[in-house]
Amino acid sequence: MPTRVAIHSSVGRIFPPERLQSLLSAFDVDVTDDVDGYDGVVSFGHEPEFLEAGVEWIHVVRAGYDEFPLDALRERGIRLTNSNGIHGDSVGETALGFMLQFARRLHRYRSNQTEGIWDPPAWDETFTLDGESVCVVGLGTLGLGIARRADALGMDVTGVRRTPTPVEHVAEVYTSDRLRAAISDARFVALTVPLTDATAGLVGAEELDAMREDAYLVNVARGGVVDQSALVDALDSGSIAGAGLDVFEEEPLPSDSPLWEMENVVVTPHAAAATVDYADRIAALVEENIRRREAGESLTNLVV
Ligand code: NDP
Ligand code: 7N6
Repeated sequence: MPTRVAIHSSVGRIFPPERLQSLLSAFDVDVTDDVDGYDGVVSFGHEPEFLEAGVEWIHVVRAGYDEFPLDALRERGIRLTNSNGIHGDSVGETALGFMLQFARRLHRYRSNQTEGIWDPPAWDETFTLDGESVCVVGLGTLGLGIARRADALGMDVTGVRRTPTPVEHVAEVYTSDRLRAAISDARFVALTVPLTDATAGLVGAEELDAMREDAYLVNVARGGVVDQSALVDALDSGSIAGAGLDVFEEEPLPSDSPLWEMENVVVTPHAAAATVDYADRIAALVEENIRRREAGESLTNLVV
């Protein structure tokens, strides 16, 4: 029996669901939120009805799956696959973009431009990334995408993961129990870990205090990895120099958040991974898993 797949309208938060349907037109695929009777569903996030609809397989169009009820899925024998592996280039470029902006002050000139202000930097305000250091916390797809680019620009790259296995482009790998030591000497700290029980609030007041006063935090992981109020305090008091933030404890970032007003903060709307070929990459993953399911093989990017 051919696999019947529902594309949930929630994927429209990233690309038109019909685009994915047309990329998968060789298969039995519909855009619908009524997933009853389908073998699989492709979705942006979890919907409670997935648990009761009889689907065997959910594919999440993101790498992060922190909102999914993994135990409930296991109990019902529903498999979850994610989109890990497709975000290294897009997020790598966004993270380096944050760093380049801060080093070259591009964010300041852009703000001045809106007012027609010509204000060159102080002699000691700008720097080059070449020769600066970055600590990448999490060395998977995102982390490697950042490390590779930082290395190419002449940066000293260190990183943090749970296992000390060496990683290409990373001169020194620290284990997570040495996080503070790892970040204390870095000009940039880039967060690329999944949100889990172990990483919730990983960067709090003590970690921010351990960072250099001229250091910048880049968060392209999940808002919950950082204690956001401690971050606001650290930015306010000047205990770190600035932050490039793609993700927040609450999204969209509420209009009364002090982060909006801070000159040393660049806010992006959870868009670090956005790219025109996103749907193509999802289609390739879904197609591969339809093929595997029909061949009785184990699925790729299997979470549970
Ligand atoms: P990967 O699974 O490829 O990499 C995760 C890395 O984190 C691994 O190197 C893992 O290494 C490390 N890690 C896991 N737990 C810990 C821990 N407790 N302490 C230190 N390191 C840890 O995932 P991706 O790189 O694809 O994505 C990471 C996360 O980033 C996603 O889960 C998602 O939340 C977010 N994301 C955000 C995007 C955006 O648009 N802003 C886009 C894509 C992802 P080890 O196993 O050795 O510990
Ligand atoms: C969609 C980004 C992920 O976890 O947060 C990202 O993959 C989704 C553009």
